[in-house]
Amino acid sequence: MGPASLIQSLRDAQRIVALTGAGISAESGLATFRAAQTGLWSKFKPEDLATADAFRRNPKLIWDWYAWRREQALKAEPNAGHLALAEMEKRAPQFLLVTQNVDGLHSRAGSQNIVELHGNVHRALCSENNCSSDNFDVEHGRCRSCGANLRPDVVWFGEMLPPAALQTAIAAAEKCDAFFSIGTSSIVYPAADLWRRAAEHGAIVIEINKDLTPLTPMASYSFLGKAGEFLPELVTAVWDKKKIHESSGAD
Ligand code: BJW
Repeated sequence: MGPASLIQSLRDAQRIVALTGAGISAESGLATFRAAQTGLWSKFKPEDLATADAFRRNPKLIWDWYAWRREQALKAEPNAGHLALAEMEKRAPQFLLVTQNVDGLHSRAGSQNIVELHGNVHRALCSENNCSSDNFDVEHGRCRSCGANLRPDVVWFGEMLPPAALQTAIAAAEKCDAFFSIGTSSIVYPAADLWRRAAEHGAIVIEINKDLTPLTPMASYSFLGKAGEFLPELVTAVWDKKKIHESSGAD
């Protein structure tokens, strides 16, 4: 497993940040966005489904699409990649998982310290005011406080990311020793910029992706492959006590 220098750097790391994208949930059977044949954006136009304008034009269409996405997410199970990241959190001194995914699979896998940059498909928001969710009529998609439509609590193109989540992610990236970019095409900002902040502050950047991305040439380590296959092996190689014992030369 991997170069010895990476294994040692991860054993020494005090702070690790992992950014994930749709690719980590691909092995759970969920579609990514940009895969040529199977990606969501190969079948649907983002401007029809993932903008506030689209929601204003046709809230029912958007709700139906997200109801389908919610159902897919609930039917899916966390895979070995999600589980390995939950395990990494237990082993590393400090660990933050930053995800662009809205499917909730990381928390179902047992990750605790999670920042959701693009929201969560299992929650709703009042589309007009900042009303409390206590008074939502989720069944009819209506806010009882102000009468407005409810909308999925996800971040669409042109919308700001939740400020606290973004600030937490940026602060952690700027302080970490190792930054993972896993299963993301690294083209949607501001998430796609986090690795740069980490690198500028001296962190090693490790990419795990089935394909090349704009980050690949800049990463300290780049592993072309499936997250669900690579991550469990990496966690074992770095933190498995028996292996650490063996590789330190002790008998
Ligand atoms: C595997 C694998 C396996 C597969 N193992 N790997 C700067 C420059 C240029 C543009 C901008 C910029 N700043 C802002 C923009 C505009 C825009 C943007 O970035 N556009 C780009 C497309 C050019 N950004 C925004 O609009 C953001 N908002 C913003 O910046 O606000 C600023 C603002 C300021 C002041 C006022 C107002 C605004 C918001 C972005 C929101 C993104 N929303 C979506 C939908 C979320 C809800 C939903 O799920 O429906 O988020 S779009 C979609 O893309 C989704 C994802 O989270 C996001 C990223 O996609 P991801 O996860 O990377 O998926 P894929 O499919 O692209 O990639 C999967 C990868 O996995 C691939 O690489 C595979 O190879 C790999 N893979 N199987 C390992 N088994």
